[in-house]
Amino acid sequence: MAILTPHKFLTHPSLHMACLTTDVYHPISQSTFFTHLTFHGRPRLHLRHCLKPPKSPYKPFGLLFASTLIIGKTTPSKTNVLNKNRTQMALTTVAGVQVEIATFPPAATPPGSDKTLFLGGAGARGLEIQGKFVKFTTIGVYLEDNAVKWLAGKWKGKSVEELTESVEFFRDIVTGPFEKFTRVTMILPLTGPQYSEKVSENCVAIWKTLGIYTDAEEKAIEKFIEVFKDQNFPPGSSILFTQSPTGSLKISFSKDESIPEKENVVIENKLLSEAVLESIIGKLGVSPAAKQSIASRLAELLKETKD
Ligand code: HCC
Repeated sequence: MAILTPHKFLTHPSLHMACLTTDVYHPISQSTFFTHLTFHGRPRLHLRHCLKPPKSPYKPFGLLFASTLIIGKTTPSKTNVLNKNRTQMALTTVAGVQVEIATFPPAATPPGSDKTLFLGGAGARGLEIQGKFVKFTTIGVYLEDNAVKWLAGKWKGKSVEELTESVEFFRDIVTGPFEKFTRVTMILPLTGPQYSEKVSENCVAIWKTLGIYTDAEEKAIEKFIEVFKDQNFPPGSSILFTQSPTGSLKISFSKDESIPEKENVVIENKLLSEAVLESIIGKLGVSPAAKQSIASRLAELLKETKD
């Protein structure tokens, strides 16, 4: 964990990126590094997040989502000696993931949300066709930063294998009181009805297993199918789900990897919102690769939480 002192911020709103030049103090080597960070998402949110002073200068201040490039070790000077009057915060970096043709940046602001979520993990979804594994989609799952603290109580200290194999761990991610954002990017072309039919089938199967399939869920599925009726997804296009802890499911579409600010449709049904994610990373989730990625990244992030 490094202590970070921001002293220069460059933002470019149209690029949805921000650059921050900082001194980073590494407590183990007791050295200070001159570092350049690139933030992804909406820069002003990061700016607010970074410049709000924490209560104690040494207390971890949430997660910062950045790709870090250490430019060089600086010689001690007045500017990089830690000063308690300056804004200082602990830095945890979260890397992006490349899956086939899709790039999942380390952080994203979902449609219809003002939050910046970090990339929990990403992987492909494929099907065994005539003995060959054919990858249809890539799926990235983003989580609100309070998820790490919330999950730590039960899951900190567990190995990657224990987390990967735990149905309860993924159930906690699906049902936990934090925002989730799921981006499904096509590798092969799919029609809207092809996609919505598979997801609906899986959601209904989950509800029937749990004994929680009611008229409200049947109506929610009808609306879900309707939303996809006239859609087409060429390779590289994306389906975006914003899953709020209060239970709304916001659905959006993108021709590429960019994220629109506003959703296309909102379906107010908590069980549907959860089931869409459960169908991907739950007990019979369609993407074991995404589950593996989430387990290994979360195991690392959980290690860094303070008790
Ligand atoms: C689901 C089920 C499938 C997918 C998902 C959630 C998926 C792939 C869909 O994201 C798909 C649809 C039709 C095909 C092949 C793949 O990503 O013929 O619950």
